Amino acid sequence: MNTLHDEIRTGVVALVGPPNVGKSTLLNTLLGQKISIVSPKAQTTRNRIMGIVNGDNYQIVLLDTPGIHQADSPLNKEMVKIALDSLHDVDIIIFMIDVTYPLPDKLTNAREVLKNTDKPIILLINKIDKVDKETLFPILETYDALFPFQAMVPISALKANGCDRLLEELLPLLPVRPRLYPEDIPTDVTERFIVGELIREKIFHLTHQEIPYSTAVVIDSFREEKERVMIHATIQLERSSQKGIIIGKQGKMLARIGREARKDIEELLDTRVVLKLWVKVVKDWSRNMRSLHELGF
Ligand SMILES: Nc1nc2c(ncn2[C@@H]2O[C@H](COP(=O)(O)OP(=O)(O)OP(=O)(O)O)[C@@H](O)[C@H]2O)c(=O)[nH]1
Ligand SMILES: [Mg+2]
Repeated sequence: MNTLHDEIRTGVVALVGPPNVGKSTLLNTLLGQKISIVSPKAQTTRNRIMGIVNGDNYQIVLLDTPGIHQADSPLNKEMVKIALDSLHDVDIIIFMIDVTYPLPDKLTNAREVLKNTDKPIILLINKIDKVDKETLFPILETYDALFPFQAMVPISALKANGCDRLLEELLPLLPVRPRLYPEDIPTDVTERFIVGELIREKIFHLTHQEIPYSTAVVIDSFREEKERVMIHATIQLERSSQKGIIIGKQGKMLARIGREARKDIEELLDTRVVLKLWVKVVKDWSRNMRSLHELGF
């Protein structure tokens, strides 16, 4: 067992790429704990979320980021800015793509993002569980010819396949120095933040079209009581017509969001949780800088 002062492979790694490729899934897999929400829809992650992955001889401070995309609305522009800003002050960049949507626009996008950095870049080709080996090989060759990646690693973040290879490539590139964080701190985000995200995740899973993108969650109160935590949260929407969808017939949708979120929150906090949800309309909040600031952007 080494101490905080021992010199080991330690560094900050940005995890960037297009939306929906599996960045947050990988963060959770490497951490062995769910701190970043995941959904089958693009643009799920809106913030930079740090996961601190500790091994006996290494510490990887991994930054999950929003997907980089052509952004038009103020919220989306903020998200892309958060992702691009995370490329500064890191030791290594991991650029992740989805093997089922490999070429060519994603790569043009990648080059655009990566051309201004002198940091080592590892290309992660994710979701290899969805294709056979014959598909993978030409993709590797194409990427190899197009960009001087430090390494290219095929993985399945979902099945934790290829993670050892990733560590083999990544660790020698990290500086040797003492750990940056104590070993018992898994993340820099608060439990309160993750609770809001878990509620948002259920909305991403249970609703469609523009609803997930018009939704923000605000935690109004978070109170630890004897043997339970009492949480009040508000689901913020952009238009009053969206209220009916989130609430559902006889309140069924809201009840389901609450039920599914509470299950995950109880697992996160390892205690009984009482979750009360409210719904409120803040007109066009995703297009309004003041509302975005209020949400912490
Ligand atoms: N089959 C398969 N699916 C995966 C894998 N990794 C992630 N997924 C799925 O891909 C979808 C997107 O995953 P996320 O982790 O939310 O992707 P992301 O890159 O963080 O997305 P944004 O936050 O929107 O940028 C989810 O449905 C995941 O379950 C994988 O290795 N294999
Ligand atoms: Mg994500």
